[in-house]
Amino acid sequence: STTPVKVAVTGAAGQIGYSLLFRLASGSLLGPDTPIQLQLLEITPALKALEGVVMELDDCAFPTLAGVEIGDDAEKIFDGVNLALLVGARPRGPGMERGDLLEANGAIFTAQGKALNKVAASDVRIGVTGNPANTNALIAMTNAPDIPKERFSALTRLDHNRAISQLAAKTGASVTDIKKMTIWGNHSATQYPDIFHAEVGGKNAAETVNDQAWIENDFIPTVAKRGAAIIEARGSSSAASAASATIDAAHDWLFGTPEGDWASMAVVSDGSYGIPEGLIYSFPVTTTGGDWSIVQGLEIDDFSRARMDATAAELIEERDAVKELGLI
Ligand code: NAX
Repeated sequence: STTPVKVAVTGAAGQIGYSLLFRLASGSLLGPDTPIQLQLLEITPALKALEGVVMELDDCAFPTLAGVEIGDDAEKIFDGVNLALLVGARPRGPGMERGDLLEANGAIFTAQGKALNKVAASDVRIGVTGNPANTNALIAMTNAPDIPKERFSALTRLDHNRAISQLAAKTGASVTDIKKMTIWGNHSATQYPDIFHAEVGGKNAAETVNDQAWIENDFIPTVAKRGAAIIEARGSSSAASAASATIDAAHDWLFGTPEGDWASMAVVSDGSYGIPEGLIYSFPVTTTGGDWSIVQGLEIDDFSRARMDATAAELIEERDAVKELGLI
């Protein structure tokens, strides 16, 4: 039998965790032939609830689930992990300013970055879902100096999937006909979902849609504000779709993007497309053998340039704020 792949999930007793753990345990990420060992991190008061979730995992009798370890000590839970999905984060509470939010999350992601640096497996990949995801990833990355920077990414795959779904609905195509979607920038309302390089059934998506007003006034805001629309409708934030996107992102990272397509991942900028080096910014990427590379050579018109720069400006502000707080 194969050695289990060790996958850490933080915030495992939360909403996203309740969907993510069952997908991971049932083989959605690694397939039916690779056993998975789940390493689940929570804060102390949530451990009892997490025990209940583990009872349910047991009760599924998943053939691929090799074992589960839970705890509140990052150095124990991250020991030897090959993949760390950092989902747990501090939500914005009533009366909390943005600085308070960055500080509270800074404490979490500095500690987790240091713990990963110390005990994770040498092949570790780290995906950050917890918000503010890009900046949390930047904090963890900066606090893990021995882990290559390329091993960190923040989740914009949910935005990417939302954009595919909206474009499919608009064009009447199936989601599988849509390729080369791109989310640029921050996982926030400033993100730029770009269909100028996307394809529908092999044809340019923007030309197929041929409706600039729809792109500007409908498509972009619908994708960028989808999280708020879900909260409005459901009474709580996206959970199952966020878990599904977390799996899609990790799957493509580990096993490669399909030929003729790419994915959106927020990764450390190397200066491509004029995005300041070192920012965790969402780019179109192809992946192979567990490594990503930014798709090069896309033509960027003025419309796209302005939006790519606006979301970069927000990330620069967030970076400067956490620098000021001494977190990076
Ligand atoms: P929940 O509040 O349901 O769960 C978060 C869990 O994290 C809680 O159980 C909490 O105890 C735990 N936690 C807090 N601090 C921790 C720490 N230091 N170590 C370990 N666990 C810790 O939130 P949920 O709905 O599951 O969302 C989790 C995060 O995902 C939030 O930050 C949310 O904003 C973010 N999201 C990100 C998305 C993305 O596309 N990047 C979309 C969905 C979601 O909004």
